[in-house]
Amino acid sequence: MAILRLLVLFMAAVWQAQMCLAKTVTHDFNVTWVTANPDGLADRKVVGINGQWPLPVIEVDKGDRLVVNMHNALDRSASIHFHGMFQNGTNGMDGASMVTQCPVPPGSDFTYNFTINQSGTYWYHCHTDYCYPDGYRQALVVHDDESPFHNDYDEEMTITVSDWYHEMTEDIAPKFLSVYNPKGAEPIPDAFLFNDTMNSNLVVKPNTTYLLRLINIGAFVAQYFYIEDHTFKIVEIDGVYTEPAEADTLYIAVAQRYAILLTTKNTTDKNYPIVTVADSVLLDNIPSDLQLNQTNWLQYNAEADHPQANITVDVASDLVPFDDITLVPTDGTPLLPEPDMEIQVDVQMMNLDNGDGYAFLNNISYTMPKVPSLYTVFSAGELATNQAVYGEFTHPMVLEHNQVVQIVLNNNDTGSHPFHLHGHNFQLLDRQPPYGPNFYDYADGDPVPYDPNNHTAFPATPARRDVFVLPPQGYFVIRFVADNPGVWIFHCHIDWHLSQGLAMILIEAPTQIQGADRSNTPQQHFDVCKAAGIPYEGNAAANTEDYQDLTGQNEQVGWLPAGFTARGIVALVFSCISAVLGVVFIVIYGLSDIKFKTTSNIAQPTFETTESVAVTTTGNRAENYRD
Ligand SMILES: *[C@@H]1O[C@H](CO)[C@@H](O)[C@H](O)[C@H]1NC(C)=O
Ligand SMILES: *[C@@H]1O[C@H](CO)[C@@H](O)[C@H](O)[C@H]1NC(C)=O
Ligand SMILES: *[C@@H]1O[C@H](CO)[C@@H](O)[C@H](O)[C@H]1NC(C)=O
Ligand SMILES: *[C@@H]1O[C@H](CO)[C@@H](O)[C@H](O)[C@H]1NC(C)=O
Ligand SMILES: *[C@@H]1O[C@H](CO)[C@@H](O)[C@H](O)[C@H]1NC(C)=O
Ligand SMILES: *[C@@H]1O[C@H](CO)[C@@H](O)[C@H](O)[C@H]1NC(C)=O
Ligand SMILES: *[C@@H]1O[C@H](CO)[C@@H](O)[C@H](O)[C@H]1NC(C)=O
Ligand SMILES: *[C@@H]1O[C@H](CO)[C@@H](O)[C@H](O)[C@H]1NC(C)=O
Ligand SMILES: *[C@@H]1O[C@H](CO)[C@@H](O)[C@H](O)[C@H]1NC(C)=O
Ligand SMILES: *[C@@H]1O[C@H](CO)[C@@H](O)[C@H](O)[C@H]1NC(C)=O
Ligand SMILES: *[C@@H]1O[C@H](CO)[C@@H](O)[C@H](O)[C@H]1NC(C)=O
Ligand SMILES: *[C@@H]1O[C@H](CO)[C@@H](O)[C@H](O)[C@H]1NC(C)=O
Ligand SMILES: [Cu+2]
Repeated sequence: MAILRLLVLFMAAVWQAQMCLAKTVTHDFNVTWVTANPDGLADRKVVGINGQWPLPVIEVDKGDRLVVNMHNALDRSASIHFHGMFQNGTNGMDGASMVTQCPVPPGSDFTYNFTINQSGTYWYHCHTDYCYPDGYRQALVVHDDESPFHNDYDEEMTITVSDWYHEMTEDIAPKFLSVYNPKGAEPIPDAFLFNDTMNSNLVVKPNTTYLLRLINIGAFVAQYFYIEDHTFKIVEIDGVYTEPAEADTLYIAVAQRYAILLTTKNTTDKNYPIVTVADSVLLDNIPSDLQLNQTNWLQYNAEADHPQANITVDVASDLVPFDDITLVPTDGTPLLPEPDMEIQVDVQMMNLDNGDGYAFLNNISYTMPKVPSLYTVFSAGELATNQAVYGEFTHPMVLEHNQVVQIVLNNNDTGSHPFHLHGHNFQLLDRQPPYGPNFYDYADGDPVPYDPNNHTAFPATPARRDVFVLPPQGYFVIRFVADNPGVWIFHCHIDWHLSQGLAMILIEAPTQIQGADRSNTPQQHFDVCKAAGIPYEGNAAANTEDYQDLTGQNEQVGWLPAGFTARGIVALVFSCISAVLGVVFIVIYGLSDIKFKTTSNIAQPTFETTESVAVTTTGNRAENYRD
């Protein structure tokens, strides 16, 4: 009896210990518009949470359950993606609108609820249309007492960097996706923020080691990062611990994260510029008043000078960032075996029949289905394994459980693209050209596709991360195991490119999704669809009778008649503008008051002008998409 009592007590203690270890962290997010002015240049409306912006940093410990009760008090739909979270068994909590849930309409509530079996540096952001550039993004940190470098630092800090627009995305978007922007020139940011502010100080103590988490929560522009006269050690990328690697400069593409160990100097007589430099190669034009580089300070001494950075380098050629492909995960996971399944897709930017610039993976520009793809899995029964039910224009690929999957991504575009896969991190096998002085080597001339018979040796213990940069006209090769049933979107994380269709979906182990993921999807998720007027059963065309009949599915815009190019459209548009206005201008993007009417023949467009149009000039718009 005594033994039994002891056993019961012991079990209770274990249970209690577990409860203590794995707690539930609950956030109530009342999402409303607030006003902010982080760059000191313009007040603007931003997405606030509980009346605040910058948004709250979410902090949890490994093993915790995170519950976020979102109330959408905006005048537009929203959702939250917890970037980098595997959502293993909780695919319905991934937050990608029309992939794993319905966009949450104004006035509705949605509870995200999942456990976190990962650690490191993440972030959360809205994943509905273009909602995160309006400020709906922030860091998510998963602390871990058992990290390999836990005893190697004294304090930790989290810093975000991002691009910043003064206009609302709802005003930017129609000008971006427009016949007047046939080359798809991305909107140029107005500023670059450092932890949602500028000219700030990171107050440090001497002779102290900091774990500094860096996250690019921007919508478009990658940033270089360095600290004058300091080096540091990279110990984590995108939630994957790495063998410490000494570095002085990082290139942080949107959505990427680095955690670094920074040991401060023993002296406190000086403050040092922390320099962030926007990658201007991504920008089609650089307005003269756009400040590309920023100085913030590692402040050892509030009384001492705060010198501006002395930037004497040419960014594209002289700033040589650490090449992430050379990092080695501390868990030692070896190169995965030869793939069971290979997905080879080419990135391309082209125009469709309405004259707008679109983005394609193998000729498909991702177009939202009528039913969120996860809900098609739930309702399709045995047909869920049939790729066709997800529609042609979601670009679906069905993966079998535990297959080794290889993605070969070739870039037929002259811009670079940071690609992200939901639900996984992946091994980085190859990328050409590599980061460094040769990164733009393929940008001129013909694209160089991956050649399986002639490639560099794959690393024995490849780096893993969840966002990897595809070089201009080059390629990358990645591998992962399909051990996470779910519908996962693979997309360029430049939000403008996602809106142009640079995405596809992987339906991983659909039969398994119908188990745990279905039962972890509460009724509230379907209620949100009802409130939004979006069907939540049926194939991509919302057909619940015949899943193989895709009649009525959403389709991408039709192809341009053969022979039309972006250049042709530019010429056409400009000659028409000059006819109408009697003046010739060059366009950045946006002639919002002109309507371009295409009837059956694109060669004879008509224009309606409602008022005279002010048109601005760009610097040098290349013949190709610069991206
Ligand atoms: C959300 O915030 C708005 C504005 O402060 C307030 O009117 C509303 O009552 C709040 N809603 C909830 C559910 O807290
Ligand atoms: C979160 O999910 C767990 C497991 O399904 C459930 O027990 C709990 O009630 C949920 N919490 C909320 C706030 O929905
Ligand atoms: C939790 O993560 C570990 C490895 O980090 C993995 O082995 C395990 O399967 C995961 N469990 C779940 C439920 O995701
Ligand atoms: C960065 O901003 C967040 C949110 O405002 C804040 O919690 C955090 O402390 C800031 N980081 C530093 C190093 O000041
Ligand atoms: C720096 O700190 C280490 C221990 O953290 C100590 O041994 C050393 O004396 C310190 N050096 C200076 C110059 O303060
Ligand atoms: C600080 O001083 C310690 C010895 O006191 C030395 O080991 C360390 O390298 C010094 N750190 C720096 C950054 O100079
Ligand atoms: C840094 O910014 C200043 C001011 O905008 C500019 O003059 C300088 O060329 C910039 N340097 C680099 C490397 O971009
Ligand atoms: C800036 O850097 C250059 C090259 O490193 C150097 O020659 C120059 O003296 C520096 N200027 C200042 C003000 O530190
Ligand atoms: C990409 O370019 C290669 C030639 O470099 C070509 O073979 C391939 O068809 C192109 N891809 C697409 C989708 O057009
Ligand atoms: C893409 O579509 C174009 C036009 O229909 C066609 O000429 C080309 O072969 C297609 N390329 C691929 C890779 O499917
Ligand atoms: C293999 O690739 C290298 C590097 O791109 C190239 O220089 C070489 O010509 C290729 N060899 C063959 C046989 O294609
Ligand atoms: C998901 O959980 C299963 C166990 O339930 C595990 O085998 C698998 O490795 C996990 N996948 C990921 C990506 O964590
Ligand atoms: Cu892109």
